[in-house]
Amino acid sequence: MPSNKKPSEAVFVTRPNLPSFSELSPFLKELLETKLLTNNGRFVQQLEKELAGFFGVRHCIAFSNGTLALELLLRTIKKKGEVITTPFTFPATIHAIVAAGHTPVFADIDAETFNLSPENAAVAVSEKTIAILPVNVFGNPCDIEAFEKIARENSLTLFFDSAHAFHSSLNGKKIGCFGDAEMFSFHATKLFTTIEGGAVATNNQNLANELALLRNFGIASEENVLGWGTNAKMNEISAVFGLLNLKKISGIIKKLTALHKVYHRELDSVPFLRFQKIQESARTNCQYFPVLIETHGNISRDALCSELKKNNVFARKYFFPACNTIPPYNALESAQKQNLPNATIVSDSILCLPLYAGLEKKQVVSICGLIKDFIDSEKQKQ
Ligand code: T4K
Repeated sequence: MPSNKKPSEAVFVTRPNLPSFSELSPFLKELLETKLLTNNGRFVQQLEKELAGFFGVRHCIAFSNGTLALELLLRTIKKKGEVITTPFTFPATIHAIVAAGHTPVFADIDAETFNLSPENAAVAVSEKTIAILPVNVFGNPCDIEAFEKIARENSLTLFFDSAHAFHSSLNGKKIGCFGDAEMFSFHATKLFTTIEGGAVATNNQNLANELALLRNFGIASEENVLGWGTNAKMNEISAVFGLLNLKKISGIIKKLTALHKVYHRELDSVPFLRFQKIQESARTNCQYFPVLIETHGNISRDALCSELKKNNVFARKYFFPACNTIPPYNALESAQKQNLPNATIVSDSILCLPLYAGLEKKQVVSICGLIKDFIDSEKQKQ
């Protein structure tokens, strides 16, 4: 369908929030002069301190990426066992569980919030369960209090995959201060980015000490190697990006929130579309704009995604395929689709529309125009 709403340049699902060259250059100059580029340098230490303050926790450990942060966090649970989690997530969540030597157990999500359902997670608890790992999907805080109760009653570790949830909050408290620990991703596609990077936020001193060792080959000091470890250290340039981006975060959130409102204003009354529910006590960071498209004749998620692509708009099917359908996890007993109906429907009908601070309101209006034109014209054909 040719459209005058087609953007002249490709519009991607996201674009990174970057510091300017003039902001970066004094730091780069210092790094080039000192030649101290990695291995727990001063900028990493400063970023960890500032992030701990931001999350409202005692400790923040920076990593080279979110996947390794999560894997190492899960490795701190010495007893191997089952980790209850959601199938509606990026594969990294599940890969990290397996890399840490545990077994993922899928429980279904809530159909409206797209987050792991505490009721379904409670049913999945067995004598082999060691931990629960909910994901705050698209920055939408999950039912944290319910998970805390299940973890307490069953003596389970509670970690959160908060890869998307930087700056989100629940009852006025920042995501990052809940459970035993929370993991964040600072990838280039994330609201708060260090190019590649990640972190664990926790109030547990022993856990923080252990993570600092694990990310540095298990090396405590020059002649003191305490055990297994790997290389998961953040480098100094990434830390500098983080320090500069942290200063801008409120402005970025304001822009994203305004764009979120434009999407809702334009799309809320469009038939066959459904949106993610945010619980009243929670604030999302508005990093993503996910929409579910109900299949109706030729109207479907896939058809809309292709139509947008033809028009230079590159929306993304996050998270399709659902993790319970990908090998080898599809062989797990908990992976059967009939036990995960909500995750199956959401994964099969989700589309994340472009959203980032550099996007203009008029571009959002044009994207919504393309969506409305597509749905109107397909409806008329039926
Ligand atoms: N847990 C959860 C729930 C996660 O979502 C993720 C990662 C993790 C754990 C693991 O964290 P990390 O180990 O990644 O820190 C992206 C990201 O690579 C991934 O970090 C993220 N989740 C996932 C949801 O999305 P792709 O394959 O979709 O990204 P890509 O390269 O297709 O980029 C999307 C768009 O962003 C591009 O079309 C253009 C734009 N872009 C991307 C990059 C990389 C840029 O403008 N510049 C860039 O440098 O996975």
